[in-house]
Amino acid sequence: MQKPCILFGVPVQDGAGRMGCDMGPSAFRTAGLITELSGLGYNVEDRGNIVPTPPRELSHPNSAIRALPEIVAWTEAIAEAAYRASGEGIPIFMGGDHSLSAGSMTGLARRAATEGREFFVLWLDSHPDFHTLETTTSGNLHGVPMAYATGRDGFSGYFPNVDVPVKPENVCMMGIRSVDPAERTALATTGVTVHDMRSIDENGVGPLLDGFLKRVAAVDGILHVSLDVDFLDPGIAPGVGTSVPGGATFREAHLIMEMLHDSGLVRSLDLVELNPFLDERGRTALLMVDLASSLMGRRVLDRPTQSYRHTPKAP
Ligand code: EXY
Ligand code: MN
Ligand code: MN
Ligand code: MN
Repeated sequence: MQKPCILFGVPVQDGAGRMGCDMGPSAFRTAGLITELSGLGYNVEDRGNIVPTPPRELSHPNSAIRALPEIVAWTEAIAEAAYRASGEGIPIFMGGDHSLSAGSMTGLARRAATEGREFFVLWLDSHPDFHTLETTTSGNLHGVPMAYATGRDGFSGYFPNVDVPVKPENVCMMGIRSVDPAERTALATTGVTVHDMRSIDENGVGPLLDGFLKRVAAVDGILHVSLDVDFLDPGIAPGVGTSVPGGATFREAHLIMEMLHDSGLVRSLDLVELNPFLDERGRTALLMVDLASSLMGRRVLDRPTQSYRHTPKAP
């Protein structure tokens, strides 16, 4: 039987440089995410908004850092919700800024370890969000979740301990086009696969994603997808505070979602950085719902598709 979709609102905005992401969960609900998923035949449970644990006093020598106690409190609550819900169904986190992925990725990595499965992340973003607490110069903690989840140094004593770090070689980033110097240096010495926009232009999203999905399927892994609005070109997705020109097109984004669905590998999803205050009559919210719906199985026509899962042939 098909797993239920378990929706969480995560109205965190303290990780971003500007306010407004706290309205994201409402915009996803208003744009019809629940109706769309129900229409695809899923049992959808909206568990409401996650509530952070009470923040405690924390300060870090990097004085640029903003809202450390708040983001740590969100991370604790999200990681727990992610771990629990992923044992029951497919959790979908309606953000909220991208700091929420510190919790979703570590919760899901723990789930994968519990099941004895290899854990993979597809990161769709114009940014790698690979700063540590030492290297961030903006101090905006939506710029650090990937560094945290992959177990880079400097988070311990501040953020919750990462019991099961995400293996950098199991991370595939697509759409990257804004990288700070410290992130560039760090990425060069990890095994993270980075498909920047040039690589997408040269190769196309299909072959790049196909290679990654085959790696996940080869070890029967489970896959978490983290979709940042700024992955998309600002011309089609204006409702985000960190837009960068030259992003993914409508068709590229949909092809990725359709291939992800066909792979049967996706176990959880983040929808992040939607800022309804910056949106134009809900068009970004509607596009994100459209993409989530394609990822969950909406299709124009039935067609034979690439089979990623190894299914033994009948004798
Ligand atoms: N690298 C920049 C910083 O650290 O401030 C921008 C981070 C943007 C993060 C957005 C969510 O992807
Ligand atoms: Mn991001
Ligand atoms: Mn981004
Ligand atoms: Mn920066």
